Amino acid sequence: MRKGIALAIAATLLCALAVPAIAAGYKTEYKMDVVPGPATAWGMGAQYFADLVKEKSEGKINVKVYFGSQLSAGKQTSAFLLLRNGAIDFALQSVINWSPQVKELNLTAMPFFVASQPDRFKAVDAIKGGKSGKMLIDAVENKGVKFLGWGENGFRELTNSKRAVKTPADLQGLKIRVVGSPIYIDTYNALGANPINMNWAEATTAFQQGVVDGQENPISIFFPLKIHEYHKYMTDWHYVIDPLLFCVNPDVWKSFPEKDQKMIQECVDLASKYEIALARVGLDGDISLKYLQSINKVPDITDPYVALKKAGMEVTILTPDQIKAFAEKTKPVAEKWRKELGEDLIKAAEEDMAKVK
Ligand code: X2X
Repeated sequence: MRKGIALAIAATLLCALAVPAIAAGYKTEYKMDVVPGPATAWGMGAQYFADLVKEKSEGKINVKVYFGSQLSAGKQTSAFLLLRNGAIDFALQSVINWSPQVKELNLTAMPFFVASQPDRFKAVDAIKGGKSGKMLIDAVENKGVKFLGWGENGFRELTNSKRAVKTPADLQGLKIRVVGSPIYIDTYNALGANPINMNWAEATTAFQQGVVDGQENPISIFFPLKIHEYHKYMTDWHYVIDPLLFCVNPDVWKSFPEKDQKMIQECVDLASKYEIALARVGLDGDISLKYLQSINKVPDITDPYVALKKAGMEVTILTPDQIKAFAEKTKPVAEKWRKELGEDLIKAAEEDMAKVK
């Protein structure tokens, strides 16, 4: 009996001792979801965020980045639901992968919508910082995920192993791997290609085995992911862009005291600038390069075109007229998706982009 009481007292004391740690409310690890690997702009941006948070919280907040969609068992288009229900704490994710749940996020996947602007980077910045960007953020938050900041995967270019693609005729029948997002299937069907919906986690094996002929992704990703080993031909057409979103589960966010929230937001702001500069370096004149120099974080490759050509890729840069031929073919897709997304959002984006023309 006495032993029992002693044990109960000991247990109570232990609980009392444990309270401060629980009150501080930190998990031993916060899981962060990322699709590609650590050598990409996307992966490096997420890792930089995690490192900054660790440093500024003096080791108390430990964000661990899980690359390669590990947290969603490779299923990148299911990650939004896992973040919302708390299985994932933080994410740096692409609008494409969340567009099945948040339809507004298809905005920048409208074929040749942002790409048709005179300065494509200014145009996408105008969306991110404008009324349409706010509408995207609201759409994400209304679906139960807290937005912290923008990142960028980039304008998406085409690669394949069969032939140089210069006209829509060159694309006929090519098997192109795309993310499982309906607007991409529509776009490639309209272009006469054969779109194959596949997670990124399986894509490299599919390239190796020649199960598909091609794929589309931002140029900044090609070298780190060794696309040149599978595909000889690249077509530069910037037809769509996928911004990235730094987000957090709302309950996880609320669990942090205000001081931590402020610190985490500062880390997102720094990581966002760094990640976007990595995604754009060599593509936007010297703007991103200068920024990376100013923070002393210049990557090994500062001109992805040179790196890919050196690695043996044949790069076709389409002229504005050549791009028009592809845009013509995808007009019905753009019209269909205008209706799906609603005129309000499209008009807001057009107005945002018009301001920087
Ligand atoms: O799967 C892709 O193509 C990637 C890596 O770009 C995305 O996650 C959208």
